[in-house]
Amino acid sequence: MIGLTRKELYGCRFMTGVLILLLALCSGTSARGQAVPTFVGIRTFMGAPEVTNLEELHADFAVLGVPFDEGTWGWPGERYGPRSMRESSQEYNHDLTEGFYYIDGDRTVLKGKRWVDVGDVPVMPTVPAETNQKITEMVRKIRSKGAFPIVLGGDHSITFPILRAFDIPVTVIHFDAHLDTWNGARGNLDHASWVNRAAQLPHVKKIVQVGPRGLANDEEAAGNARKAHTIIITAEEIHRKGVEATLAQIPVAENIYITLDVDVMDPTLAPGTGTLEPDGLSFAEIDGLLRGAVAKGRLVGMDIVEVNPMRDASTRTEQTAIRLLVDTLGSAFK
Ligand SMILES: [Mn+2]
Repeated sequence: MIGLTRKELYGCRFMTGVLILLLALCSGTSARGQAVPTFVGIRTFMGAPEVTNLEELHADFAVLGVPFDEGTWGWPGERYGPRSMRESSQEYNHDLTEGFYYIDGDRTVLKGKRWVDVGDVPVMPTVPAETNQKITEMVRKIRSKGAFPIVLGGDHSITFPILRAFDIPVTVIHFDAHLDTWNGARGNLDHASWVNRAAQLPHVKKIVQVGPRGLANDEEAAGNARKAHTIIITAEEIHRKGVEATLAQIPVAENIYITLDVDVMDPTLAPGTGTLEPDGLSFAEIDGLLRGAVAKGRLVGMDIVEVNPMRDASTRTEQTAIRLLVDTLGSAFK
């Protein structure tokens, strides 16, 4: 402080005081479930900052919407999935770098993680190949910037162009009531056949299919899954054996990609989807399986698909899906 006048010295002390106060305020913040009313503001996922230019992407998690449902053989409406999940996610709108607090265990996860919402893939209606190309390009770009892609669908056909964007060996853990190894579309990519194509990608090393059940799968689909050497764990098996025994059947892998079709859950829990099948997983089952699955390797990407807001005015499908996402990421990245 040599050479400073008394006035300058006070000025320095004052600025230091302000700085300390600011630091105290920052460090004093704690994880919150919600910081603003749900009915105000422009919608991004959980209020994450929006990044429109992927060249300027600096984040841990990048949320990408794919409002696309031209791959469905059932009810349309999955194109509204990303928009509706953004809307429902306002329940957890807060400064996401503060993390998420759980009353159970008095713990906070994902503290310091930077989330961004990169908006939606440009969709070209009636030209699905073009939309699919954009999906691959955007996921590839997100990964090249070191961010973890969280993709909100959209029907399940979008998982193929997402996986195509990866250049590392991955094990795909596929939660679904359906095997999605059907051949009905005769060569087209659709939401019931994408696994056939994913299995042919050289970097897809293994596919684990969790939750197929009931009358939702035919012999042809089962035969195709066997040909692709997928590991199949049915919902009925999960009900009988429980979560821990099921997790023991999932092999350890270097990199894990999770695709969550919300129809893996029981229709009472997730009615907002195109193809309902009774006797699905309970919340405790799917939550326990997701949180346990990420202990099998490094999670490198995740999608949530087949959310159809047109079939669920209650929005509980979206709310449940968002909770599962946070639980999964919290277990994978602490
Ligand atoms: Mn599916």
